[in-house]
Amino acid sequence: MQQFIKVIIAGLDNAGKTSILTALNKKYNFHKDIISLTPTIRVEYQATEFLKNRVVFWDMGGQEKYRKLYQKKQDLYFSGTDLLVYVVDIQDSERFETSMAYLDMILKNFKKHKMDVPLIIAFHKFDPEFIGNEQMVEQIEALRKHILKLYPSFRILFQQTSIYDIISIVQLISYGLSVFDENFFDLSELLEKSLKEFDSESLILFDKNGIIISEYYREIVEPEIYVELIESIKEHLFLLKRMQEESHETDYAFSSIGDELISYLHRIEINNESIFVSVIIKEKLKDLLLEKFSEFTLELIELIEPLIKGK
Ligand SMILES: Nc1nc2c(ncn2[C@@H]2O[C@H](COP(=O)(O)OP(=O)(O)OP(=O)(O)O)[C@@H](O)[C@H]2O)c(=O)[nH]1
Ligand SMILES: [Mg+2]
Repeated sequence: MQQFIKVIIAGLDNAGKTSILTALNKKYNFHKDIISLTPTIRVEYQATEFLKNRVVFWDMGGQEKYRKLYQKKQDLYFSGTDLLVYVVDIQDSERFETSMAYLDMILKNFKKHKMDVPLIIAFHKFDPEFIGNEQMVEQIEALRKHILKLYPSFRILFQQTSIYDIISIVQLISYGLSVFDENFFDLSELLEKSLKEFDSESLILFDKNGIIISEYYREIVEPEIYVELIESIKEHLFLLKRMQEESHETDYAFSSIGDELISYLHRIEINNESIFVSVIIKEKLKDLLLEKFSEFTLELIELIEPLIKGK
């Protein structure tokens, strides 16, 4: 049976909520669309599909007048929420308090109705230039602790995001859609086991829209490899889209990255649904990967089938 999943995306005005959804939709070449964004009027809806579930994003315009409206009609807006993505603009420290008060209003409503809604906090606008910026990192850590202390009964995940880092956006939404469902633990275990068997750098499953179903990385990735890893994951996002659109005859593609690594993308059809496996691995291990891949595929299908059965 198809399920409807209601995802609320909330946060103050200008936090970057609509940008996040736009980036997720376009995945590449989205900068132009984001520059021309205007403040959201009340709520905008966007729908997508994730493993045959219909996901509806409620992009809640964050201007004060709308926040007041949502507070007044909380039950109308917040009932039936399956996931809350709360976006904090970490470059806007002057309004942290206002932002926390808004979050509190929403969580109080969930509590009042005994709704056990998983929550993802996006520390957004963590642009690449802030990586390694101690003051910023401390500020984020303080916010994180503050939130954990206030809401011990909620399941909360934190993610640093920036529209200049498309993978962080894909991860934000992906974690939200998958991490809270028990079935995904088995998948994650299979990936962990297989990553070790292949001795690969990363192992990622995407759905046809490029949303991550599950992922696993080598525990310690060397810094030079990390950069190439991110680049090739981006490439795989392009490639899987092309495989979909051009109905490629082959279901896999190899390409080399630098002089040591290769990336491998493989499409698997399960119940008329395309799932993509992305592997980054040292070139010298390629044959070993191919030897073990079909067995991995069989185990994978077994775990994914129950997640997408129905319709
Ligand atoms: N530096 C930086 N700017 C961003 C980022 N994401 C969004 N922005 C900018 O932030 C501004 C506001 O983005 P929106 O997505 O419209 O904000 P919003 O949360 O939807 O705002 P409301 O609809 O009014 O609630 C835009 O000028 C974006 O270009 C980011 O990751 N880094
Ligand atoms: Mg908006």
